[in-house]
Amino acid sequence: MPNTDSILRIALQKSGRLSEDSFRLFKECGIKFESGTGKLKTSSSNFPAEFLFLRDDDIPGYVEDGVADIGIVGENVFVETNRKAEVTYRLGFSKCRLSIAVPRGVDYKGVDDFQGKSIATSYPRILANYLKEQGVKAEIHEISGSVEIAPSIGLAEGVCDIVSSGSTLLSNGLKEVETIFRSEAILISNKKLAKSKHDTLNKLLFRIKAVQTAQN
Ligand code: PRT
Ligand code: ZN
Repeated sequence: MPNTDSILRIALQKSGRLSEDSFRLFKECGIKFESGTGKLKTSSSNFPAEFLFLRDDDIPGYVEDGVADIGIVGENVFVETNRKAEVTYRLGFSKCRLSIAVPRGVDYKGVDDFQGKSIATSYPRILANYLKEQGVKAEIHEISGSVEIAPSIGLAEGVCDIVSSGSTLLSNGLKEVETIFRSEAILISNKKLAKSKHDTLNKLLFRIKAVQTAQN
């Protein structure tokens, strides 16, 4: 039995775009655990780790509070939630960008076009920072999903959402005009990890790096 002080509590997205690659990463590192059983918490049978399966939006807060020691989350969510944690490792998967888009027919000249207009987004913090940097005063309309529909229902002149292939924008009659943030999956850790847990984290990082080196 491992010393319980060294057991690393790892928060992963329960199901979604980060889950498959996160689960695969541990598998490739030779760390066994059961997933997909509906359980929200499980232990590894061969590594001092416990896994919590959560909504991605909750992961930064759990890591900040120390309920989880580390977590895997999209950088977009980490920055938007503004929780305090160390960015320990960039994992290179779930790459995407946060972009502003407008209806295809709009004659877009530049970000100044948004002065006095409104933009719908689920990322109000990142968007507000960007607009401030650009000196643009626009209204930010926060909505939690189906952001791409906003211009066609008259809710906003533009949208700011996650893009990967661009096909969602295209099928909603939108064109990407500004990329404001680039994201990938990151491993974050609690700022005050005990030494014993830090040692376990280092063992994990060693394996992750070895797996990634072997793949490149
Ligand atoms: O249920 P839970 O809250 O845990 O998950 P979620 O639905 O909030 O997140 P999820 O699983 O959709 O995404 C998790 C993370 O994956 C995001 O925070 C990003 O870091 C990353 N990621 C990578 C993406 C995409 N690619 C992506 N394409 N997140 C979302 N999308 C969506 C986007 O919002 C848009 O609706 O996919 C659509 C666009 O895709 P394309 O390919 O048509 O451009
Ligand atoms: Zn989410």
